[in-house]
Amino acid sequence: MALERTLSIIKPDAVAKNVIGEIESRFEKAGLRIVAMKMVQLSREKAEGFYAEHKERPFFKDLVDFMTSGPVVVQVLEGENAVKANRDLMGATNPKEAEAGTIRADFAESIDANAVHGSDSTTSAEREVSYFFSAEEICAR
Ligand code: RTP
Ligand code: MG
Repeated sequence: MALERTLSIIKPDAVAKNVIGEIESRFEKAGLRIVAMKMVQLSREKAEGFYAEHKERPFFKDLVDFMTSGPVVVQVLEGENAVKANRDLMGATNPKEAEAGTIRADFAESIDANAVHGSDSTTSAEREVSYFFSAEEICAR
């Protein structure tokens, strides 16, 4: 088993629904520790850079519009196999396809407003963690 870090974002729809605590609680109950955290309003530039891998996709503008539509909560989660553990807790991208009991099944409305982001690999996680947090902002145990 590998101790990993992953980047998680509680997206504007979930912040607006006032379920930040319920989502953080799922991470904690699954044994993931929050080792860095902040609430921010993303600029278009910051959101575009974050999702740069999707910039040629037809949904890119909608994605950036959505991610800048209100504040988000960004956190670094640490734990055994944290990348996959977080993706399992999140459920499928489209909440209609997400397994019962996952965050997206319980809190997301649509493929656009889908409550949470999570890094999809350890390589993405490294890039994404450093995109939002400096080394001093991450509180290691
Ligand atoms: P995320 O990056 O936000 O954690 O989501 P994900 O890995 O599950 O999905 P990804 O393929 O990385 O897509 C990023 C976000 O773009 C929106 N999307 N829309 N209309 C579409 O076909 C479509 N596909 C993706 C979703 O909001 C997704 O979370
Ligand atoms: Mg993704």
